[in-house]
Amino acid sequence: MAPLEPSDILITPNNIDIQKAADGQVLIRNGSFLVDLEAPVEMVEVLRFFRAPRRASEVMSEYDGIDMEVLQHLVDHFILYRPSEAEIFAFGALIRPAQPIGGFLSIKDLPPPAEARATRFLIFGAPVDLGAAGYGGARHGPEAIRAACTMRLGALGRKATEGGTAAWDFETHQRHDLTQLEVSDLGDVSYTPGESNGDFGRRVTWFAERAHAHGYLPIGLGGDHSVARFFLRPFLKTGGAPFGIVHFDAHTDLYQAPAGIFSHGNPFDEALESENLKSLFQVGQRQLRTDRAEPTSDSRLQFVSSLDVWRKSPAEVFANLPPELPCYLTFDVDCMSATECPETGTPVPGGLLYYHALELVDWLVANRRIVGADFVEVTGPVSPSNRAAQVCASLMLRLIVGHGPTTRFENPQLHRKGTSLDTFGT
Ligand SMILES: [Mn+2]
Repeated sequence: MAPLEPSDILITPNNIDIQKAADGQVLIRNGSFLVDLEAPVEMVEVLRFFRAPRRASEVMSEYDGIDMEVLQHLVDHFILYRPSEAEIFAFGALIRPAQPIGGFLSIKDLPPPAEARATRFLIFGAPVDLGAAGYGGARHGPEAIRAACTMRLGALGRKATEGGTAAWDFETHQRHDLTQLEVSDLGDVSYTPGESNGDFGRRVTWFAERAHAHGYLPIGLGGDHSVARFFLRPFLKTGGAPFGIVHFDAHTDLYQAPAGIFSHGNPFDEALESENLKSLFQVGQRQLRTDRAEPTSDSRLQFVSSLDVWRKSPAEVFANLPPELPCYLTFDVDCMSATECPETGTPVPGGLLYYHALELVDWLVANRRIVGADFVEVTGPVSPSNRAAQVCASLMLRLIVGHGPTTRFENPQLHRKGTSLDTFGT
């Protein structure tokens, strides 16, 4: 976001809570953003001053000791908003996750982009099913996926130091070094009952843009597939980098909808209007459908059906995905066989098995540059036995740890001899 200027108009959010603290201090809390700020008691006057929209320069001429640095600090902590943001966040912003993936990270603590050194993942959820045409329930997806994350990610948390420094994948014989990875969880964007998908989506977009601006690899948790539209928007800015979308799904999600209808059947129509999008590479399709229009002739579209996946190796599946093109991965869990992943709103017979998905995602991580990802269409219950959530959690964790330097190991029995996993080399 642009640095604050004296001519900028600011407003105090309507959901600020102020409590007395020790030594002439007050605790200012914005519960919507899960942030607290200790400040001198005089700051209460400043917040009153901004109950109506006023310019930053006005408060500086009115009160001693208030300068641009102080105001920027308040803006950074979401204690003062620009009016455009006040409109977006009037009804709240974030819900803290009960079981964060990696370390919980408050939005105010996002490090400056210049600090980027590790591969940093930022997880955030969009718990809605406003765009679902079939059964609802995808609003439970983010918490269900978190609940299914069984691997300790302490070492990947931004501030945590416990846990191991390597992930051992006893399925694929891969040892992933974790020391350069960071995984943080912002929580879920809060939905206000009655709010339209478009209004909710503006807030989701705002968080997706923060992740982008701070140099994170964003991982969005849906929600029905309509939320991918909002996760993708930061990649569509005019003049942005070329990229492709790898789209796992039983459906093509290329339905025509009236303008302004944000359905889970048309999550890519904004992306397809962008010159940044060079490829929409679809995997797992198997629907039988009628449509008024013939399938589009857009040359950026390619698909590898579910049956094709059964007959091909991962390298063959992705043979026509341009090697140099960075990829955004959107994973609709209904690409999977409903015998393995029944918790989804629009199941289709057939589908991928877990090992197909595992090998395809592994191949992408190893052979393409992933710039973002989402996992959508997992319905409730929020339970470790939700199989669709288990599959998404497993694929997401492998996508994350696969970004560390990776070597192969052969003998998984060695650690039984008391060898420390941290020092066991390959
Ligand atoms: Mn979909």
